[in-house]
Amino acid sequence: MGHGCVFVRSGVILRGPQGDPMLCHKLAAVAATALFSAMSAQATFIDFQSLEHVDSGNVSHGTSYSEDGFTVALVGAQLFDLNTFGTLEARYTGSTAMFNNNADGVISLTKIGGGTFNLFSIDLAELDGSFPATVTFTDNDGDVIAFALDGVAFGAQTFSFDSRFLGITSVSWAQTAAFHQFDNICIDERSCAIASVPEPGTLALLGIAGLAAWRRRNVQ
Ligand SMILES: [Ca+2]
Ligand SMILES: [Ca+2]
Ligand SMILES: [Ca+2]
Repeated sequence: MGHGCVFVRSGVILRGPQGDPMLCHKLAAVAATALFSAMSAQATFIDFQSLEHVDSGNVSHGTSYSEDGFTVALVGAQLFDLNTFGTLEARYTGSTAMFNNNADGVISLTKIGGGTFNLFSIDLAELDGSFPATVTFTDNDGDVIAFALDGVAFGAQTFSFDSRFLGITSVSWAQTAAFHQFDNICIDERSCAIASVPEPGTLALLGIAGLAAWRRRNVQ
């Protein structure tokens, strides 16, 4: 690469100065290290993508679903199951999301085998139409937080939990009207969204940070 270089690593683009292949090599290493640091932080991102079905149906997945060491489950006996809409269903959010198919049914999120975890965010979307659901989450020590959807069907919004939801052992919430779908549960590391769904803005910053770190080391 005699005319400078461009590295693309999962959305990170670093440009080295003209005709400096060694610098390019170092920049690539910096980018890889930065990405590795972000991804190795034990982030958990429950995105339900393993359940995706390309149809216009509404599929049942039983009373519990496990992904990445965590379980989402119905609490107590409920008539219907946890469901997902197919990608061609009118209420599909654009990404496979789950919902409790029981009015007023309660759902819990726990770690398989028990133990504490940090709950950072969840995506919520309308279920039946443009009805602005409010979803209230309660953790194991009684902390409560309510998230109000914008009522614009069926676009998902990301809602962030506060510090009271760090070090919890469970969280539960009910499928009260207006109903909702949930997706992208971000656990243990705020950076988990980066590991699973690259966000161009965030990754660009990561690249800039890596470049700055490289420059600091080489100025000395
Ligand atoms: Ca999803
Ligand atoms: Ca919405
Ligand atoms: Ca708490």
